[in-house]
Amino acid sequence: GGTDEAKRRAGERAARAVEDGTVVGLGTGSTTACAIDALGRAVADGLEIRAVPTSFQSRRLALEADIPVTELDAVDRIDLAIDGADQVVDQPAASAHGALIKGGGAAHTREKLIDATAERFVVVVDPSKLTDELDRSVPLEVLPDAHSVVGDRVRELSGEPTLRDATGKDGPVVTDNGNLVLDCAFGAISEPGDLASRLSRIPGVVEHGLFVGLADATYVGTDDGLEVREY
Ligand code: DER
Repeated sequence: GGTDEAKRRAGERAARAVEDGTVVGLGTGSTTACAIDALGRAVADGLEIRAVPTSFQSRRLALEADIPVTELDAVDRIDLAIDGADQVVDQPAASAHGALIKGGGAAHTREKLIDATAERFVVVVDPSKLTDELDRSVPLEVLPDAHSVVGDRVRELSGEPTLRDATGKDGPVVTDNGNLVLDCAFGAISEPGDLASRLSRIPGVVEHGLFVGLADATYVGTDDGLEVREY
């Protein structure tokens, strides 16, 4: 969903905040890819930054853009993380402010590590990601041989788990970390924080795609402008 122009505006707005000396966490997905393109152009014009990627794909895009790539244990901080989302709650109720669903790209484990570590975490989206209440499936990265038992636990929480199948490969999607992904449908999620803590406690779950209270701002690109939400 969302037009390329909207994604481009959101990505470029996030990239504009990056100054010399910044260590930037690079998220995964097509909207963050616009930010990476913009950062590549700024680096070509002399901007000096280091990037910590969140996936094989974001590292690949950074290298192709000649952005200096480093890694988490080689830096003493991440100043700014720029990342996309599959859904963003867009209403000022305190309980859900800045609540996201991520994981559409099966990269949410490393994304959450980098996004949560960063001093400032900015989400870049097009309008199709905005919602009053989270209701998309929540991706879970699970240890491969745990996917059945985790599925049982998800059902106990009234969720419906689906093992994410790959395209271009027989069998399920395998993450950069060698794990599988269960997409878990819970319907409308009225208390994302509560569900997040229940999912975190399931043995075999490596990471879930509920990002609650982590984002500092969301940049919403539109076809003719940009809206900013600061949390
Ligand atoms: O996997 C993720 O969480 C990504 O941020 C992703 O789902 C958003 O991707 P998009 O910017 O291509 O919609």
